[in-house]
Amino acid sequence: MDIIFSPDHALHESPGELNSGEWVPAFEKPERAELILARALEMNLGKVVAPDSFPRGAITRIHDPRMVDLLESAAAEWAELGRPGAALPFTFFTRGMRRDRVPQGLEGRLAYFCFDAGTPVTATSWQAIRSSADVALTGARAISGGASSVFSLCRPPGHHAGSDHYGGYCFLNNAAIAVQSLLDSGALRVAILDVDYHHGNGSQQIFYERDDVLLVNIHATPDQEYPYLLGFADEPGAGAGEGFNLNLPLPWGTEWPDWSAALETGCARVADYAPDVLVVSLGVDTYKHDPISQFKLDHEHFTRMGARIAKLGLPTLFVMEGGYAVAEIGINAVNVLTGFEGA
Ligand code: OKP
Ligand code: ZN
Repeated sequence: MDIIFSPDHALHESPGELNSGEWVPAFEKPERAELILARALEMNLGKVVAPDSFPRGAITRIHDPRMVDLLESAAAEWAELGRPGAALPFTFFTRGMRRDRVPQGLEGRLAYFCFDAGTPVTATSWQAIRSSADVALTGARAISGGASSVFSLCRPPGHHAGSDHYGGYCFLNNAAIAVQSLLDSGALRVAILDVDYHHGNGSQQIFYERDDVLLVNIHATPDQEYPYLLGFADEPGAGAGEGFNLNLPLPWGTEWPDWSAALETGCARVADYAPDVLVVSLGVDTYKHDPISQFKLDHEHFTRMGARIAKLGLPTLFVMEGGYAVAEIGINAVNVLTGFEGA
């Protein structure tokens, strides 16, 4: 399968992050994408294709234009205020606060649109953020044009970004933007299977009231794990979307037997929905040695994951999300793809 990739991803590099109360090197780093690409080439997965540039309108089909504006200008505004480093909020929403007006100042807009302290906007981040969305959109265009499978090697990732909030290393929801473009190009129903260790809260919020997108999420239970405040089993969708959101939360320590049972449940739901296209939010932070995660999958399980997904027999767009065991990220991510192709 073709690999959509842009070297522009490297323009986003977090200066570091808070982890367990300490300032540490960022887990989400450029090396991740480079090592996945190197492994894909080593395994002859396919040819590397540069992304096309898509109009901003493809992004604002999903995201509030005010948030997109903020992502584009935050770093320059931050510098103008004489602040060092990257643009980061200091405060966040909680119960009882105003949601109906966006504050004027930069700090206020960051507080309004950003939901965590781990998602800094640096001077060159925007170009990487935009190119990551272009990588997803280019993959979607190939699928609409008849390709049976494509790998959009997105970085930064996207599944924590909602229509009007960003966080969790994610700025724009690349998978959701791709899904919308597939629908706009003629697909009637699209399913998202999110296998990242963390719940894809952004994707859930975006599609929660829609029945043209089924979202299946397999992830660590929010009782124990980030993003904590969404992703429980009792979130079936609402309104027209009721029955089109399936959360399959699992406890810390989950190993392949329980994880693959959830995959079976999720795949059965996808098959029942009979979508025109499947989009896989591909995180490999379920790996047993991931530094910020608590599941126990091993290399071979990623191959089996890909083979099970292939059995659905659907045109499939893989969109890269998380995975932080950097030395082995290439093996794990590409195992899913070769498992898919070998099935
Ligand atoms: C993004 B994706 C470490 C705590 C974790 C955010 C995790 C975001 C994961 N400082 N913070 O779903 O892989
Ligand atoms: Zn994750």
